[in-house]
Amino acid sequence: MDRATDVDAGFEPTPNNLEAFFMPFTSNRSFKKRPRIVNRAEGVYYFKPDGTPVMDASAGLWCCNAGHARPQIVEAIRSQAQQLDFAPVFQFGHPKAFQLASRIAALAPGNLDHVFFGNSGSEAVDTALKIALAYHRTRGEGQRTRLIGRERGYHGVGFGGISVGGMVANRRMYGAMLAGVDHLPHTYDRSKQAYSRGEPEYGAHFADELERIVALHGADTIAAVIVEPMAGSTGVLPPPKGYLKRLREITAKYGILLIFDEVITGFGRLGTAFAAERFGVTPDLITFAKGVTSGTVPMGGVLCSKPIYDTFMQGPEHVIELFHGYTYSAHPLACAAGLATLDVYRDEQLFERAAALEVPFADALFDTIKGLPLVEDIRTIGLVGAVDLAPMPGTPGLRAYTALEKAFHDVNLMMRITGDTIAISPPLVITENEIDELMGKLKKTIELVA
Ligand code: PXG
Repeated sequence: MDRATDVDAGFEPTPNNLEAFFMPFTSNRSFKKRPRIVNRAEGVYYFKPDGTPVMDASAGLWCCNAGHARPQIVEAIRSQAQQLDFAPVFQFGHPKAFQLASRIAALAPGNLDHVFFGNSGSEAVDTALKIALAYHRTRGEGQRTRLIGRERGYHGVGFGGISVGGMVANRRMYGAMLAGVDHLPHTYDRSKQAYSRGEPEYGAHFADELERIVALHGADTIAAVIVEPMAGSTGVLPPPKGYLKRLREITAKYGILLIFDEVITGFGRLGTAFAAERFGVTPDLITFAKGVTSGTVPMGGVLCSKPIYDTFMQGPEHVIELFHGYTYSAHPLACAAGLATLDVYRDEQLFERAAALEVPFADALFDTIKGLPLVEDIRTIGLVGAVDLAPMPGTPGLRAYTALEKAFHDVNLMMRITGDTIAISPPLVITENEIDELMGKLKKTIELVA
């Protein structure tokens, strides 16, 4: 259609009708009136089809931690496609699946020694919930079927994930979801936590609500508690000091499994391989995705403790121990990308780099943005920042959506929003100069919508 030329100018002469693509988590009609298209990326920049650089303030969707177009990763994917395009991992195997599992397990804390692969964070979450249920059943505690999530939690979009998730718009349309789910309260109280850096001092007691839920349902009906160590999608809520430790104590006391959803926090975002390490709390299961391949090839998975894995490894040896898996579990291209990505993280010490940048990043965000009109709160932790904007009266979300549009078209900045919150999570390779550039662009964006 006619828009072809706008969208792909100088790139591809193919007719391009924007209508066919039913875009995910997108205001389709608004987007298709004024598309925001990029067709190339390198380092911390995307490029519009006309060549204009757009700063990537969100590492894609929190995934491109190593930055874009890293030659080592590109080459690994290219040569893997040639050598082994696909191989089943149901009853067969290929070397890189085992290598990558070992590498990921080596990065994980404690006895999280085993890795189950899927293709996304949503699949990882469903897998973790199913492993939790099957684990209890295998141990003879099949009555432990209840799953506990948290308000404002995001665990992807599968029925398991939206059931334990706590973002209302993601749940409202989809019927009854999983039965037997309850939710902890979220941990944000602006009146006590505004403008905190890192873990807020206030709020460890929110974990004690788990005691109330246990008293209500009975511990022996509860299979698992799932939380993001830092709630990302809901607008960046770092855990209050001591909160995760308390959750660990209570779950351990009652034999309830603790699942950390590290789809965003895994692979360096908070300055350690996993947030579990940063917070000194080891859960029973960790979900990961995104950063494992730096977003280059879809992959997700679950780290699983040795006792859980061992529980499944009994009975006759010809019998399948876990009736679960995906055609593309441990896909060779994803494994090759994952191995190359982990090499880049190690060789360039990107997790340590994120840790070192935490203070300069927070300083830059607070110094540049605090006090601007509309700004109601700022939160930072690791290489993540959030800015709450005052909503437009009567139209929640429109302020931040306007900011997202203006940022892209007028300021050449790509950022994520949720509600009226802007979330910033640049690739871990960002330099201090680029952080300054990012903050300048963010300031300009906020001034444009004020
Ligand atoms: N768990 C968590 C904690 C996530 O953040 C998922 C699961 C689902 O992953 P998949 O791969 O199925 O999308 C996520 C995904 C945003 C944003 O802007 C966040 C996510 C995805 C897209 C956008 O906050 N998180």
